[in-house]
Amino acid sequence: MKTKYVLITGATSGFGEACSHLFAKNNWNLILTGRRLDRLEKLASLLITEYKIKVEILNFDVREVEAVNNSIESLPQNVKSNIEILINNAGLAVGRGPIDTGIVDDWERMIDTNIKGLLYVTKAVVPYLKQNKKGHIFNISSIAGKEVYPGGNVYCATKHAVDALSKAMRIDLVEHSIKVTNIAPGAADTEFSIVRFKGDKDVAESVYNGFNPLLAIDIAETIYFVANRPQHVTINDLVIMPTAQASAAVLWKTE
Ligand code: NDP
Ligand code: 8X3
Repeated sequence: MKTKYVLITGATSGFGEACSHLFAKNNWNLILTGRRLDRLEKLASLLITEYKIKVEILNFDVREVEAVNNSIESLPQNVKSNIEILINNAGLAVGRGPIDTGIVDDWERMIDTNIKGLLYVTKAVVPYLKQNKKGHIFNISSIAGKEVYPGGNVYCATKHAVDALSKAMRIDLVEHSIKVTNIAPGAADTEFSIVRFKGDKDVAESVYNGFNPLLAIDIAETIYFVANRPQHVTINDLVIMPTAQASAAVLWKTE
């Protein structure tokens, strides 16, 4: 049984949930976070039963700095001091359209979650990685952090910020032997589009209709592979695309 923990933000769905299953299957203990407590409880119970690992649940909104700090601090000392991997995954797009018709509340939700939330969690966790003189941070950016596409403006800006923060963290943390990996996926079939289009399932499904997207497990397997390189090897940055997507705005659809 491993003593080390991986902390995954946004474990209630999509990439975060897939990472939870894969790390648990490989005997990692987990700290699972998200806003939907019912999902966290169900997932934790399933993984504890299936894999006999230890699981901590932290129910907070990454946009609330005090909740982030209090939640991380509330973990038992032996859990905090054994965090080896942080997966900064919680994030979202809200809306898609020209800048002049953008909704300010949508912009704020994206900026507060994707940039500020990632910063709050990182600041709360890094002291424990530093104590161990090693650790690994994964920041989930996007192809939207490498390119800009029509109607993607603010979401793309937040993911460009994540890309920049990955580079900056790598510089700041190199002396502590902490690895930082930026993960930039293309279109993946998760709850992402349902959230982006505010529950409109028809529009969300039309994103993937006639198109063969990435699945959450594809990203989880990539993260797991990167996390298991020898200590002297860091994979800094990965762009992972569906074969049917040539760039952010070029999706090959058969219908
Ligand atoms: P999902 O919507 O399936 O999952 C998003 C997760 O983020 C959920 O677990 C959600 O949990 C959590 N989350 C969202 N807002 C908050 C918040 N304020 N506080 C705490 N947790 C939050 O989408 P994905 O799995 O696709 O997305 C994961 C990451 O991958 C995001 O950063 C996204 O931008 C990025 N990404 C997605 C791509 C895609 O095509 N799917 C491609 C490239 C990058 P809860 O609601 O319970 O809080
Ligand atoms: C999600 C992928 O291309 O819809 O980050 O922005 S995309």
